[in-house]
Amino acid sequence: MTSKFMLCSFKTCPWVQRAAIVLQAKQVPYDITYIDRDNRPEWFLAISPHSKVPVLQIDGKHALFESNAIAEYLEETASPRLHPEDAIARARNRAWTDYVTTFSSAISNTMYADSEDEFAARAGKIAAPFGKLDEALGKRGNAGPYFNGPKLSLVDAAYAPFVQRYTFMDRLRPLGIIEKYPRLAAWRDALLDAAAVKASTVPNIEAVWQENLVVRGRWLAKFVPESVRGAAMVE
Ligand SMILES: N[C@@H](CCC(=O)N[C@@H](CS)C(=O)NCC(=O)O)C(=O)O
Repeated sequence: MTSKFMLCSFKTCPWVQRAAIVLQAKQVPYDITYIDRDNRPEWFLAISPHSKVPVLQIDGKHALFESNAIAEYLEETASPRLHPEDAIARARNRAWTDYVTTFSSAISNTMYADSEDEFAARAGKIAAPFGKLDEALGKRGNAGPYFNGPKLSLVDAAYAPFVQRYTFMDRLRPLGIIEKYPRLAAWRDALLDAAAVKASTVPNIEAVWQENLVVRGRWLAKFVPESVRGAAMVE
């Protein structure tokens, strides 16, 4: 029997996006429910132990939390297989997938800086994880365009939302970091061009992401064009 999936989300959440990329790559149909970050409903709090999105509801009976656990569950239950067949390659993929928390923190901390000085200090910490990824891409032993070659994988799904957030940030306030890491830049371009990534968010994600900076009063918000302010619904 086919299961019915419902993904609980905030529109701009990169961790939800990771789960959505996996659902899209496996062509698994799902509904998405956007909840209000500032007024999380009781039914959601009851199924999300740390009150975070994503939660994947299955047949209204089971609720899975943590984007990595959701991705691995989908990997075990829906084809095509996105992990590599080789056990060593799979373990390396899982290890680099785990590293996404270091990579994402450098980007999210910069995005949410409250002053120009804080922004500059935090942006200064992006190069180190970018360098590590660039090095890993150099050692992967294939020509890409994705982490394991021509097929999108779970490690790609984990990083795509964050290289996209970096790109959004770079367009508001050029950072000049990714240019120093050509393999990472090429991987970013391939990820942002992937059909599963394009279909994993609301169509106006960049405007919604910009509006989210405005709503949260972050320093970067001062570069958001007037035409966007108030035009995109964050929740
Ligand atoms: N480790 C979690 C992280 C999820 C996460 O941090 N989600 C954010 C939204 S992007 C959240 O719900 N934060 C709760 C909050 O803002 O209070 C995962 O991978 O699912």
